[in-house]
Formats: sequence, C-alpha cells, structure tokens
Amino acid sequence: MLIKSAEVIITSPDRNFVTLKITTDDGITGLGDATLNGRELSVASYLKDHVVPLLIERDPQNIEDTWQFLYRSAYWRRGPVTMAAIAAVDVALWDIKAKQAGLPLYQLLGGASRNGILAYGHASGSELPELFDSIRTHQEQGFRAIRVQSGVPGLRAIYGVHAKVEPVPGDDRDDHYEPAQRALRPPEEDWDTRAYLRHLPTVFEAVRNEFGPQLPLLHDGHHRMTPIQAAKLGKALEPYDLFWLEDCTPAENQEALRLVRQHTTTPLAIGEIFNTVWDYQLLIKEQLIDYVRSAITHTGGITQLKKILEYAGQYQIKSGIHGPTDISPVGFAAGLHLDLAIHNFGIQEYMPHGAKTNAVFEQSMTFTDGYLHPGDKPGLGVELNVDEAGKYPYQTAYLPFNRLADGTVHDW
Ligand code: GCO
Ligand code: MG
Repeated sequence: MLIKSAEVIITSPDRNFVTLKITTDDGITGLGDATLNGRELSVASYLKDHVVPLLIERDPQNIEDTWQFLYRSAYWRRGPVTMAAIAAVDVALWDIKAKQAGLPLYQLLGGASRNGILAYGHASGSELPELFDSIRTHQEQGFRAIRVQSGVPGLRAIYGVHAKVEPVPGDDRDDHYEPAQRALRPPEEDWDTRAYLRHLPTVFEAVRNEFGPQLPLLHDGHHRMTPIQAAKLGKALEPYDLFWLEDCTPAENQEALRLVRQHTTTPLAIGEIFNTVWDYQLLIKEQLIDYVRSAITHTGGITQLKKILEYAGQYQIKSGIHGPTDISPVGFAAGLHLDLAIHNFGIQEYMPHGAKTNAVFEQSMTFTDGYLHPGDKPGLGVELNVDEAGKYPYQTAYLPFNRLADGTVHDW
C-alpha cells in the first residue's frame, strides 16, 4: 500500500478550515485537520510546498515512522505551523488505517473506556441576565458542564463574551460564537485586570446562587494574568468550586504555575497553544496542572497527544481536549476517538459548528444528553463533501487582540 496523492483543501463555510486529504493507491482516503486560526495559509503552504511531495509513495501504514520522519528530518522542530502540518498527516493516516481495518478509530487506540464523552459548552453574557439565559439555553441543549465568561463593568468588548462581539458587515454566518472575525486587521478589544479580578468572583457567586452547587462550571482566563494575579483569582474562586480555571497565566512560562499552585486549590487547565510534550514537561512532572488542554490539530496529531496524556496519567492529570470552532470537524472527531479510548479522560470542550460547516464535513458523531460519541463508522467518521467545500473560498479573518487603557498591547 502506497500514498498516491495528497491534497490540501481550504474552505471557509462559517470560518476558514485547512484539510489534508490523503489517497492511497488502492483508493482509501484519509482526512487530517491543519487549521491554525488566523494563520491558515502558512500551514497550507508548509503542507503543499514541503510535506505533500515527501508523502508520495510512502507506506501510509507506518504512522509512527512518518511522524518521526516529518518531525526530525525538518531539523526545525516544534512551533504551531509545523505541528499542525504534522498533525494533519498523522490524523489522515490514522483515518486510513482504521478504514483499512473496517473499524472506528477508537478501536485501534485501545477500544472504548467509557460510554460517552462529557462535554462542556460556552455560556457568556455581558451582564448577569444575559449570562443566566445563556447558561439555561446550554442546559436545554443538553450540556451538563458549562464554561462561564462574563463582561466586566467599564470594559467595552472582551474576548470570549459573545454578546459583545460586533456584527461585521457582509458577515453571513449563522449566529453562533466565532473567535475569529472576517476582517483585514485583528479587531481591537480592551482590558483591565484589576476590574476583572474584582468582578469575576461576584459573577460566580451569582451563578452558584441561581444554578446550585452541582453544575460543573469552568472559566477561561485566556492568558491575561500575572502569576500573583492568577493566584489571587484562584483563591477568590474557591468557594464556587470550579471544575477548572483555564490559561490563568501566559503559557510560555511553565514555572509561573508553581506560584499559582502554592496558593490555590482551584483546579488548573492549560495547553491550547502548546505544541509538544516539552511544553508540559515541568507542569506534569511537578503536578502543577490538573488538565491537559491541547488539541490534536495543534500538537502533532493523535500519535503525540496520546503520548502526552499517557505521561500525564501517571500523575492523575486528565484530558480536557481543546474543541473550539477553529478545530475542524476532522480534528474534533480525532479528539473524540482519543477521549473515548484513554483512561485519564477529564472533559471535552464542545463549541458546535454552524450548518454550512456541517454540510461541508459529513459527520457520524452524536451529542446526546450532554455526552458526545464519535460514532461507529470505519475511520474518523468524517467525509469531506468536495462540492460543498468548493462553494466557500478562503476569506481573510483574524482573532482580536486587546489594549489597556493607556494603549499598551496586553495578553488577551
Ligand atoms: C478555548 C479557547 C479558544 C481560543 C481559540 C483561538 O478555550 O476554546 O480559548 O476560544 O481562543 O481557539 O483560536
Ligand atoms: Mg481557552
């Protein structure tokens, strides 16, 4: 069995997605997700110009060897562009292997360790009434765990708070939360950490009073705090029993988590912008976190995330795989197969895609009573409808960024 062709498909149904489609000489196809939000074309070029030519006539069955070859032969290691490209190849090869075996991919990863995958949804609101409505809507949709993001008095627009996102002229997407906006420049938002630290505990107090002690609640700090600010927030949120506090400090400095950990028992999750096990080494070894947030798409694929999670499992650290809309249905399905198979599963983020995206990517996954399942079709359970994909050419889109009151660029 040999790889006959590999094609990079860029489509923008509700947002931009980069998909790698590998075809073998006996006609089996495999899909991989290479979407890097706001930098999509760089990964497409990395694949088209440097990876696809190396794949032709390789044996698609040797997944580990292909992974090591792409990682080590480039000499320039790690980084989001490289690792998203490797991830796309890796996932497409797993898809092919599972289709060849006639099994859903999770069977090749060890089989099912659970019946369903607990998912959390994103509730947000600029004010409490909107936030409560958003939580209720998510509960009605079946979610049994909910991320809570809130506006802060005095701040105009905050990343992750849907109600504050301005509609962009000519934007015909469905009305669902989308981190990137179709614009020629990154939109500007504002930030004030002291105002946020004062306000957020009052939001969680109100949410607990309204929804009771049982509902698992999560929060994303989105890299905005210094270690001492994060420690203060973790302590302040202890009475509200969070499932996790995510990305409390910028992720580059692993040692920052030592200080946070010494001060709070609020569980910590981190890693959506990490690319390799090296980014987690200290965090796992010193048990400074509770959840690994990497996506398969940004961390070199199933082959590597499985290794990271096995290492984490030795320290009772669990998975919390990244699942925003900028992970395509292909990358999302790959995460579900891994979630189902590993022992140290924690929770899965789930931001449903829009109708156009779901028409481009036909999926076998289900979401029932708060639990996801990848389905039992051979492979990933995702097929790309090429005609639908062709209707939506690439569109320039950027994530926002923020500035402090004095104009300084801040982590957002
Ligand atoms: C999350 C994230 C996302 C990211 C987005 C960037 O926890 O889901 O923080 O919303 O910001 O994936 O592309
Ligand atoms: Mg996040």
